[in-house]
Amino acid sequence: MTKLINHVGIAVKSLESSIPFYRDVLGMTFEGTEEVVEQKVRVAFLAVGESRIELLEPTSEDSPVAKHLEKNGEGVHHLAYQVDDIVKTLEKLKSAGVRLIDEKPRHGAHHSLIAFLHPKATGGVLTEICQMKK
Ligand code: CMX
Repeated sequence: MTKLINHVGIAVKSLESSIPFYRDVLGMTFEGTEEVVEQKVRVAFLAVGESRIELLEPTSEDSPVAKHLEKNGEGVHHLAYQVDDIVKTLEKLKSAGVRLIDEKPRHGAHHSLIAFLHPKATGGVLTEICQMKK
């Protein structure tokens, strides 16, 4: 079902202040920034092999990332697993009784389809599943 860790989401106050550490100090490949309006975030992707670090900056005070920053400060926010068929995966998770935040896929960065599982159902780790554009 899960193919690879597509990305690790890290909540940051400012993309501009955070990107240089990952790009210039850790030497990751910077792939650009994008606004994900539906999720109220601006994101930056930095490649690590086949996976990525996704830096997340809130674009409004009611963004889930703004709430996370207020409560916990900057740091790891979520793990995203890539799947081939997000609709089938959601059906399987639902029938297994897993608490979902999104019952239907939403639009994520890079024209991906994404859905979140509730951290209370995943041992405290906010978990995203994503299907990449074919
Ligand atoms: N990791 C682990 N636990 C988390 C969490 C996170 N990132 N965010 C919240 N929680 C926990 C809280 O600590 C809280 O636990 P307790 O009840 O033990 O205190 C519980 O989940 C509920 O949190 P809350 O603050 O009461 O509720 P929120 O209104 O903040 O909602 C959540 C939490 C997870 C439902 C919400 O943040 C959400 O829907 N997230 C998914 C969407 C998202 O994060 N989008 C941004 C990324 C977009 C992208 O990648 O493109």
